[in-house]
Amino acid sequence: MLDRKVDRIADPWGERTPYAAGEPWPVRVDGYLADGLTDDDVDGWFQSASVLHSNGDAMDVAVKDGRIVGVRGRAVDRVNHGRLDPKDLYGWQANHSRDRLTRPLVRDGDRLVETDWDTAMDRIVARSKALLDGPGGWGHFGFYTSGQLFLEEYYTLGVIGKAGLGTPHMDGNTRLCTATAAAAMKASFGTDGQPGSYTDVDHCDAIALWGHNVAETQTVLWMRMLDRRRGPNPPAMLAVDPRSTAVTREADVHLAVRNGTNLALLNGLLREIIRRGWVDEGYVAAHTIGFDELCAVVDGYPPARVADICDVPAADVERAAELLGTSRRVLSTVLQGFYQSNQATAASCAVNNLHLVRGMLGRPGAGLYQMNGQPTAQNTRETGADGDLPGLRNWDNPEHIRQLAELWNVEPATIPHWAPPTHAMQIFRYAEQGSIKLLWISATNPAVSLPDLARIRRVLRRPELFVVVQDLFLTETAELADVVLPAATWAEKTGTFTSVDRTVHLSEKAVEPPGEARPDLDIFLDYARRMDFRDRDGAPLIPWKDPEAAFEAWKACSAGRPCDYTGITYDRLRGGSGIQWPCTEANPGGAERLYTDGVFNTDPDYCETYGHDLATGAEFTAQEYRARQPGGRAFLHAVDYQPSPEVTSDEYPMLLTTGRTVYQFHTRTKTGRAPQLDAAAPDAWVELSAGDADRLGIVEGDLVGVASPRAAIQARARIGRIRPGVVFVPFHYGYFDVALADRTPRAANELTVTAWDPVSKQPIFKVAAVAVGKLAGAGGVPSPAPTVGGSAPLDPAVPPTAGGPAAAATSRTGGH
Ligand SMILES: Nc1nc2c(c(=O)[nH]1)N[C@H]1C(S)=C(S)[C@@H](COP(=O)(O)OP(=O)(O)OC[C@H]3O[C@@H](n4cnc5c(=O)[nH]c(N)nc54)[C@H](O)[C@@H]3O)O[C@H]1N2
Ligand SMILES: Nc1nc2c(c(=O)[nH]1)N[C@H]1C(S)=C(S)[C@@H](COP(=O)(O)OP(=O)(O)OC[C@H]3O[C@@H](n4cnc5c(=O)[nH]c(N)nc54)[C@H](O)[C@@H]3O)O[C@H]1N2
Ligand SMILES: [Mo]
Repeated sequence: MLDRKVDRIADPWGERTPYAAGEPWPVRVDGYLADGLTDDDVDGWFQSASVLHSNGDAMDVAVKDGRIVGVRGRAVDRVNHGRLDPKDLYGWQANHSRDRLTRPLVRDGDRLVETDWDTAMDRIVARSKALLDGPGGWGHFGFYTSGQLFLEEYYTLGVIGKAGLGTPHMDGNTRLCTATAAAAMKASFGTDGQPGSYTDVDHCDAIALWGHNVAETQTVLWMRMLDRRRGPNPPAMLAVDPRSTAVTREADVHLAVRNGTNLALLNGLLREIIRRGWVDEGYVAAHTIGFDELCAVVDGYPPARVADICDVPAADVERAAELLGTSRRVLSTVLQGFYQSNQATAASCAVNNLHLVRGMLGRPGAGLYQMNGQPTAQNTRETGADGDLPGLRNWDNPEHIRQLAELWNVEPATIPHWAPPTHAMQIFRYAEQGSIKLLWISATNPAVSLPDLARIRRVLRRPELFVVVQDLFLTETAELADVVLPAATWAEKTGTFTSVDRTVHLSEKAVEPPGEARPDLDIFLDYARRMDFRDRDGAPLIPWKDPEAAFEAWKACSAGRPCDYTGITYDRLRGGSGIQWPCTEANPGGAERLYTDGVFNTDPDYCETYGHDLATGAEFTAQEYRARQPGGRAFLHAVDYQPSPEVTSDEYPMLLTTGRTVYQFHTRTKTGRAPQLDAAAPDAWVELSAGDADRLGIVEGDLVGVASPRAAIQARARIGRIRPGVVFVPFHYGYFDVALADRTPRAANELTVTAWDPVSKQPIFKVAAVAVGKLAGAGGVPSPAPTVGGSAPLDPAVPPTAGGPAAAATSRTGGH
């Protein structure tokens, strides 16, 4: 066994443990304990998994004197084999931040004042009852939740909304995150549910990363990919991203497409694969429908046309097609470069097409991850706390509604199902127009994360709108609320959640929450009790009182559906590895891969949607769907490329794209309060290519203004290797910051456009038109952008990002 000290700020990925195809990924146990403590100082370890991305990295939380003092990866877990990401190593410190909310707050004029729970809940319940009993009833309620609560919490919230109040206006921030993953899997395979398994990395001979900066956003998954790349018979790698990132620099083929053109590229790649005879004809004939239509559409995308639309060399398009067409086991991962870009669902379905025509599904190495982003986004979708129904049921299928009505013992008519559930962008529209009068926001910070922030602030400030915010901190959003509820969080409450590859983990309560903060589950249950929601027989609608009982109730809801949890118990999740769904008593080990037999969930009685026209978003009826007789075959979707809703002009000549850095999570409420992470990327920046910077007279560190048709922001320039004509701004930085009294606009979302994909309704955060200009000189000081990852500077004189002794983490290899 070898113990090393590693500065995981300077080196987010740690040392390599190379391995060959088909071998198990070696164990490496990462850990970090504060204040020079050692394992001997720890009073107890509590099992959990990461909540700062969707990878599901399993860890134990170290507790001493009732406080968290560190974390350690779990070697036995199938997901991470002991490894942890920098955010997970250092991010837990936010739990003990002195500015945690410890008491409820209620609005008193233009101030928020502390109060007790009864007063705060009474205000919400009084408003709820008045609205529910008045004209318009349930139509006035909107719920905007998260991808960061636990399964039990979402399921409870879902039942409150659907069977208690009967409102269709409930969605998660998963709409901004992985709505397209769900939409693309439903459209191609019939239901949500990742076909692949992380072990596909161990077997593949090519990896294609579609708009996914996995090195910074699923750091441990990237370690696995890198370890294969450094071992014998490494997989080939293709990356599609307009920026230069650690991923694109590692890739054998990098297509730095113009943002907003993914579908043209995919159509071109599919055309090459079909023309050059790389199609698995047997698989296509047996397991898909729509091949002829697909051929007809993609035929219009020869390499020269793709090169023109995407602005990449035609020869590189051909090289990419060859890499995909000649590998025997291709693994694809798709994320925000597709989901938040133009034609999101159609482009993501085109990746599904690629796997279908090559027969690259359901066997080791031939994997597909329509990725998640947030740790528990999968559960928001499964439990119906977003715009879906619980158990991946179809809102338009009366039998599915009947099943839920039976389960909850309510009238089917109570459960909203006359139209699809309302998506988040529409919920905010209704709040803006005044039909939604109570908006309950849990575990999300829309005043930083939604597009066009001036508008969002305007909506949340409307005096007619009663806003409830349930959070750990007084965020930009909480500041605008009428009632603020202090929540307990990860490690202060118990619950389960599910990672990208369907692995379910249990997260145990390790410490007490601060002050009067309460678990979100308790808050929702308290609301249900005070509202006195009843079933058909007059019994309480929600009989469960704790997480484990909520989990058991959810299991009954999941039975017989693709996400079947009936074989999982809290006890089975303790001690060993997480377990993949579907997991039944007959199959207690869970399922490594879906669709191993080529039979998809497209049966009309089983599927989650009757589908859409992917170009327009128009919905198909049950009749139209049945007429296609899918019979367990997957759908190949063929859609023509269309330009983004906002394109460049003389006034706004550059394309904006936005995204992440490895050190920060979202709006930084946690990572901004962890000293090592905060210091590594303390403020916003603007990434520019050298050519654009020269033309605009900008050098590294200059203060620049970025203006879109909506607003303008200021930040320091990082001159890097991004595609010319494109600027990148990280979306992490709101105007409210623990250490920042200055409220000069710096949030990327001041700039972004209110526009969304017609099918998934996911906002387009990755394409907007902007103008960039210099405001002030740098005086030789570089921008605050990290030198690691996508923001690496061209100028070698910029001092490298490092964490120093405060970031000394441990890394143990060679053990078992
Ligand atoms: N460190 C860190 N990790 C995280 C998170 C975090 O905030 N910080 N958040 C988690 C969550 S919720 C999510 S959703 C994931 C997101 O994970 P990713 O999707 O990997 O992250 P992003 O940086 O949003 O976008 C990825 C890449 O898309 C590229 N891109 C932009 N426009 C286009 C385009 O039109 N086409 C293509 N092909 N690419 C484009 C960007 O240049 C960027 O490098 O990360 C998760 N992990
Ligand atoms: N321009 C641009 N905008 C984007 C994106 C982009 O790439 N570009 N990405 C989008 C994506 S993918 C995402 S996922 C969203 C993320 O956007 P948000 O969801 O707004 O981001 P977070 O900062 O994670 O907000 C989560 C909030 O929940 C609180 N919280 C954490 N744990 C708990 C808990 O246990 N209980 C309660 N009650 N509260 C808790 C945190 O303090 C925080 O305020 O942003 C989206 N916005
Ligand atoms: Mo996300």
